[in-house]
Amino acid sequence: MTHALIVIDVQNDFCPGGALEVPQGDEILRGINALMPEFAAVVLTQDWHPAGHSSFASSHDGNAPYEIVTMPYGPQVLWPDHCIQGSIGAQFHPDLQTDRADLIIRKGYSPDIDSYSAFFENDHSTPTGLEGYLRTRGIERLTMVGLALDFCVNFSAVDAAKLGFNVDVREELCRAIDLDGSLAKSREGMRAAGVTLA
Ligand code: VGL
Ligand code: ZN
Repeated sequence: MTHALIVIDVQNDFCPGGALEVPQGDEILRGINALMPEFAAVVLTQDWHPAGHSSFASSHDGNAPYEIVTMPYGPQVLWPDHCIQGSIGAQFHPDLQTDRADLIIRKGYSPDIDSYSAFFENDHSTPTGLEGYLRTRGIERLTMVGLALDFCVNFSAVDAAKLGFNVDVREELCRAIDLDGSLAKSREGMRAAGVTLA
């Protein structure tokens, strides 16, 4: 079974000092780099928002970061401005080994909808194209690592499992935001979807 490593959003803005820092987000870099040679394919994802994106609190009058609003596609956490297309914050952490990547897939580029998952936007139906890429390469098994465990890793892993991929998440190579119990909830959701937490 062809096995791919999917590295989720290891970008400056999600690391210490970034606009939406995930505590200890930079501690996973060496371990992720070390894992890459073990896989037949390596895919990196990159959160990639236009300025003024609808997931930014600054785009909503009277809302602060981390508040939840209702969007046409469902509830949406509002974030500080982060991973703006072309910015330093959107670049991969300089210590991430990017040369081994076969594919870099960007997400969150549609102005009116967020995309936590590497497979679908937050409406759970608009595809990014990653499923087709993996299937046409004969990849059936995925190991996921990166940031943040309770948001983009979680949504990507659950979607992948629902699509029929065999998915494991290496938790020691992830770090979480943990907003109001989101970490515990994401672990439950991943397990329920058939994701292996290793
Ligand atoms: C993420 C919040 C907003 C993530 C991306 O990579 O987990 N979280 N955008
Ligand atoms: Zn984002």
